[in-house]
Amino acid sequence: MLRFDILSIFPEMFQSPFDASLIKKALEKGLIEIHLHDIRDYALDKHHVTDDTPYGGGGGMVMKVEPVERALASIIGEKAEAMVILMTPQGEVFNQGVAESLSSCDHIVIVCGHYEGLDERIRQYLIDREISIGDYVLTGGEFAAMVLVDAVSRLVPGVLGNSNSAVFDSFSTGLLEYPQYTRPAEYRGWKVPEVLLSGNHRQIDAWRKKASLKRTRSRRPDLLTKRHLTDDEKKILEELEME
Ligand code: JCQ
Repeated sequence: MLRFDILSIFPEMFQSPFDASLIKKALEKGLIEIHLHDIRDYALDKHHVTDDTPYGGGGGMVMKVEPVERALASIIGEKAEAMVILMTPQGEVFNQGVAESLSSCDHIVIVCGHYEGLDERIRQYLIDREISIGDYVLTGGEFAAMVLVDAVSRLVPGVLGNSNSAVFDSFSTGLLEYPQYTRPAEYRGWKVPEVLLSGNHRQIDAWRKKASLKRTRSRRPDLLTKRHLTDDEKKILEELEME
């Protein structure tokens, strides 16, 4: 069981994304739990204010320490076993390896930051890990948190069926996936490659391996330089250079 707690000033943004697809099934099966928290509920003042103007002046608003600290204290309590993550473009860049490392956690708490920034003491005293989902700026960390929850949840045993197994994913094999086709064999003159209709599984495997390497070489050559290539793969790549 993996538990997520998400702290946000817009918790309602998470309702429909988590009410569909495999995440819904994982919640129903009790494989994961997702608890949403409105940071405003932890602000003590009458108007539940969660931000304030920056010391030193300048524009914009800054997320206050107190509501975030009180929310975390109520979720985590005294025992500090949770991994507390801040979604921010300044964090370490998320990838399949980071998702795998997080899938072994029992409890992940995600703080959704906002574009105008947050009091640095939140980072300094309350956050274990800062994560970015990529080099672009969002209006808030909510969509980034959804990406993280989705990518980590599908690695929890039982979330994917055997047919969708994560073992053979692009970023587990280190290569992009080969093209897939389904019926009909021809549509408006658009044909499925002959070899896939042949029933010759040795030839089909060879075609798929070559197609994976070809696609990876043209779209993501960086993946090939990072990955250990087998002699067979090196030979196929040399053949591709000739073509
Ligand atoms: C996450 N890639 C982009 C934006 C500041 C904590 O401070 C900030 C948070 C955000 C929201 O997250 C992102 C993001 N990964 O924009 C600015």
